[in-house]
Amino acid sequence: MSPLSITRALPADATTAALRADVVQGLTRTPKQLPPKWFYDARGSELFEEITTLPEYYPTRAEREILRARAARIAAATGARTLIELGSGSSDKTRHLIGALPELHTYVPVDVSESALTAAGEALLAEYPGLTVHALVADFQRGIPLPAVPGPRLLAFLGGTIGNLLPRERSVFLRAVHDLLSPGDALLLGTDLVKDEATLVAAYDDARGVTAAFDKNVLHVVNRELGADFDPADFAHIALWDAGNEWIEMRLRARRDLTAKIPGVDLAVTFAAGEELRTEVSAKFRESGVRAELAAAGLTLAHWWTDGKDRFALSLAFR
Ligand code: AVJ
Repeated sequence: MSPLSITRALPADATTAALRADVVQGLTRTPKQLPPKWFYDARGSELFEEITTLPEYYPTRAEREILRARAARIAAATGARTLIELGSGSSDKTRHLIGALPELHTYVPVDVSESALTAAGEALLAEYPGLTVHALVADFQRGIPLPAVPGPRLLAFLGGTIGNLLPRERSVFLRAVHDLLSPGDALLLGTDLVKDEATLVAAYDDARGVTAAFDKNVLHVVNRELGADFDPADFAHIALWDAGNEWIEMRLRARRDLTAKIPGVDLAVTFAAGEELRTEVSAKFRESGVRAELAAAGLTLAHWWTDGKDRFALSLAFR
């Protein structure tokens, strides 16, 4: 068996069909919205990697600090022989885990981007030649066709990406995680934490404007994939803290009355000056809320670890 195998669980045209559906549904409703997954074409992924290095954007550094401090404890508590990572991206976060899991036999990175998976899988095999890598090209919200892998299994969903899901989507997702795991398997979940508004808003509206470019990139994606004629200069990047829902929202606010043609879905979309398109929700969490959401999905929170400044948390929960 080749040490690196790839399973394509997404039909080739899945992405374009899904984008078309999201654009029709999201841009013909009020208020307008698009799912954040469309940020991540090659340019969007590069912009996000740059965001993780920004002084204002603390989550990546905070999570890395916890992973470094707790990887051995995670290994001892789980004895994981398989590590499944959702939204693996460049898998750099994973190295702290893989290096600390002495029993590890198999790594299953799951991502919608085959190129990211191939690059990450080959790089990891170079570092850990004894590892077996099953890469899965899949959208974790549409189900994960897990191959037969040795247990106990540890499923990692890091970076705070669960915050992109709305509460109802989170309960569906966590229940699906429960159903995917067997008794004795574990979930390692990264969550950004509720904190002061100024710190949160700055993390999503940095002084250099990298997040603004990341936010506007969704317009470039719709222009390229669906032949639309959005002018990103017509929109202002907005980041706001919704204290009631305890989430950050990113929005693109139209600077003037405008109409965008989207021939790929036979649409012309009008924006009134000041009208906003919501492009992302990034929920922030409290320990009690995470414990309750996990319990509602049949998962028991065993460890809650935060960084030294209590900005971010890693939860280890068992099925
Ligand atoms: C990759 C989804 C965790 O929500 O903080 C970063 C994406 N958006 N800056 C986040 C993001 C704006 C990030 N996640």
